[in-house]
Amino acid sequence: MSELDRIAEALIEGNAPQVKQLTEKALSSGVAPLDIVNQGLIRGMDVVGTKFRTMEISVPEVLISARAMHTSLEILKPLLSEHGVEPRGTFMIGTVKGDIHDIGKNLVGMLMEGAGFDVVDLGVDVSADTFIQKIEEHHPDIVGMSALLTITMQEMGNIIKAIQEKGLRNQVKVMVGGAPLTQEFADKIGADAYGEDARDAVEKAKSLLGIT
Ligand code: B1M
Repeated sequence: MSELDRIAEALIEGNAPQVKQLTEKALSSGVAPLDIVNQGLIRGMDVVGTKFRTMEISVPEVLISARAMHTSLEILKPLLSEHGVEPRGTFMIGTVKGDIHDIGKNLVGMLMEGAGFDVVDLGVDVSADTFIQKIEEHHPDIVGMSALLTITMQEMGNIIKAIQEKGLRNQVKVMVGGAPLTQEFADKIGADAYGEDARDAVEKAKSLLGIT
């Protein structure tokens, strides 16, 4: 079993101390931080998701695994940064109203920070009114929205409409992402970009702002 397999396994078991220890061990043996995220943590979380769907496990167990993921992300966060990068713009992100999933959102925020963006994190369950108020306050270059539920992804279209009605749409680029989304859905609701995963989100953000 590889080190990354062990991290995924410990995450599935919800063993936070072991996830932490294995993360530190993998780093000291030269495994890249982003490989730990993609091939250890996200792979483990996918298995947790499948077990949750098939009712093999329930909400508390999912939360325990989510917490274990956070202990590893805390260690990885500073390492995912490209040191000395000039601020590339402001990226605002929130999970839309009705939705409290924040692991993917946090990961996107972390990689954006790592790529040199100033990140304004609005948290979870964010209403259209709050998005608008915060756009007026922070003047971000890009507004990012995350949704993990097929019901709440519909809220993204409403938020874009509200931004339009406030006359702010030409001041910000809008990016959307989250497991149930597709490029087709992003096009349908009038988003400027769809981020398939956190790394893709960073690439799309750079390209929206003409950064190479
Ligand atoms: Co929930 N949940 N959950 N859950 N949960 C899902 C999403 C689900 C698919 C599980 C399942 O049935 N298999 C299902 C949704 C079904 C659907 O609508 N299609 C589901 C459900 C139904 C629910 C509840 C309704 C359950 C209930 O109470 N009966 C409830 C809803 C609560 C609410 O939000 N109102 C609920 C609750 C919870 C917990 C609280 C227990 C917990 C959340 C803890 C937390 O986030 N702090 C939880 C979790 C952990 C999951 C699963 C297991 C894992 C999600 C996750 O963190 N993935 C999930 C199953 C799954 O997805 N495998 C599930 C890891 C994360 C790194 O990936 O978030 O996809 P993800 O982010 C990726 C990309 O999507 C992308 O980049 C990220 C990194 O690569 N991305 C962006 C995300 N946002 C982006 C934004 C961008 C760009 C890219 O630009 C702005």
